[in-house]
Amino acid sequence: MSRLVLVLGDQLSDSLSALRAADKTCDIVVMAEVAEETSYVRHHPKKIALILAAMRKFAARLRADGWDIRYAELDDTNNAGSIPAELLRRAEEAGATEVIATEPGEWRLIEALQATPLKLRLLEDDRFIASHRDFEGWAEGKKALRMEYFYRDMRRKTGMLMDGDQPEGGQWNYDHDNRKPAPDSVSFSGPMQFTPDETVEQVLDLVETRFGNHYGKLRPFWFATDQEQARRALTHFIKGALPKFGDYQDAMLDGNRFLYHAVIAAYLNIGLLDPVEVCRAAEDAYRAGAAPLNAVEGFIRQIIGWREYVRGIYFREGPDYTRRNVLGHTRALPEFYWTGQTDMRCVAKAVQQTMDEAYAHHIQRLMVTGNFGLLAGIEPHALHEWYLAVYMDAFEWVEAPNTVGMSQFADGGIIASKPYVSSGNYIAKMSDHCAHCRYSVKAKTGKDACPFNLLFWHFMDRHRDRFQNNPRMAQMYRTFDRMDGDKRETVLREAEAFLNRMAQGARV
Ligand code: FAD
Ligand code: DLZ
Ligand code: SF4
Repeated sequence: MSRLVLVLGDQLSDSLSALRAADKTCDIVVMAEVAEETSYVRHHPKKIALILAAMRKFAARLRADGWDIRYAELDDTNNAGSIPAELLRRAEEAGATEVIATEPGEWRLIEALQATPLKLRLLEDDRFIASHRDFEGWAEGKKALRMEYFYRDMRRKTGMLMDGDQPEGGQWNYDHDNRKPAPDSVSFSGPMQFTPDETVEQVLDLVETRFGNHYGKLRPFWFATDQEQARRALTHFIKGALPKFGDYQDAMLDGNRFLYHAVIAAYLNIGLLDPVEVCRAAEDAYRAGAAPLNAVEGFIRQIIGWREYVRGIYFREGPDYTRRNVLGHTRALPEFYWTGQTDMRCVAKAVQQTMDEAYAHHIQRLMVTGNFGLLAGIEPHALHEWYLAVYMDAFEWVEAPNTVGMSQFADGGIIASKPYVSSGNYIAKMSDHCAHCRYSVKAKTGKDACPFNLLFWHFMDRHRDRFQNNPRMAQMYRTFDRMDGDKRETVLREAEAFLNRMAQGARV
């Protein structure tokens, strides 16, 4: 009897474990565009379009390769509306009782699949380098789960940038050579852009009709939507941007949205690119003398280090992770996260770019919108839903640890050893936003004071009990305590007034 083989919208890889376990001659592949997946958060229209277009192209590729595919388009009249319901419909249609699936990247969907009456064979997603067992083995018995040590194991396991059993160049990490402030100009022309083909155009029309009212601009749409295009985009990055990736990884520019970033996270996360293939391509560039070690090591660390590590944390911590809130933050998400209507130039720029591109780079996410959310005490779950909705690369296994853990410290320090908070100084150092801002980054109090400056001390003050004994924060508390008493009071009063104005919906 034939079995159903489920392929989800972020499982578009030839090497998928469910496809490998299936028999092309008798099993049936089920793929479905469903209302539930397109709407569990109000995804950016570009993200929906990317996934649906890539799903359609991947289905065509499997069909050409001889697979029997049952594909449901979103507007099909008999579309059952959710992944489990589509499986049941197809099971009845084919007289099948068994489903082979690769583990989804989200607890919600794993639980929904397990709740169907069908016999489910759930296989590990081995497109990742570290299996759940590997991660558990590494984490077991450790007091602190620091990424850096996990990363070294991944280097040893893959042999990437290794010289025998030693790290290439003698060091594991070259970050001290990275993180330079914003350059005056950028030599890279930005990520490779593709003209939509007929399949993509059809999806764009569908998304415009069905999701035109979601946050974000659908067109122009230029993303890669199949493996071949994604590989071209990767090659374009390796040649044009990788050499400077490390230097300017943390920089932000008012007039440049991508700097030297790869803009490949979405391609990796939906399966169009394979992480090992990507890292090997970067390593090859280093070995050929086309990119320096600090850039290549930094890039590889993001993928075999951070990407694998956050996934390990997500699955280790369990389904309640997205609800963690150890700092007790309850403030509502300000409207300007959806509109970009704020006088804070850095925030406005990050949000506007997110609306346009469904993309912002790591430091914009961490040190601008994330930092503001943490300083202002915004409820982490609201921020989690925002990040999950607005970025084209957002899937819960990677988004939640980055937002709830790294950015909001809501997990109590599993991922970050101290909260990623900073005053306006950091943004002033790493970007040119402040020069165009209505606020003054130099002003610590008064009507022009940069809100990050005010809120930084408000955060430190309200969480003193938790952080004053953290050795990495002690210096900041000493600075705060040395401040003149009146000044301290003024800063806290003005921060409070700012938060109240923001809560009342005033433009801030
Ligand atoms: P580059 O800067 O060029 O980096 C190369 C690759 O490294 C990325 O494509 C990505 O695959 C990987 N990478 C880099 N940093 C991380 C990280 N911290 N965690 C996991 N992988 C990383 N990344 C996502 O893929 N999906 C998300 O939903 C997501 N949400 C985030 C939310 C917050 C609050 C923060 C602070 C970070 C988030 N990140 C997320 C991590 C990172 O910001 C993005 O991976 C990166 O900005 C994607 O752009 P890029 O492809 O140009 O990456
Ligand atoms: C994100 C997404 C969207 C927007 N649409 C679909 C869809 O219609 N069909 C599908 O199979 N997958 C979709 N996805 C991806 C899933 O939400 C994703 O597989 C889960 O969140 C698990 O990572
Ligand atoms: Fe952002 Fe403050 Fe700089 Fe304005 S002055 S851009 S709010 S850091």
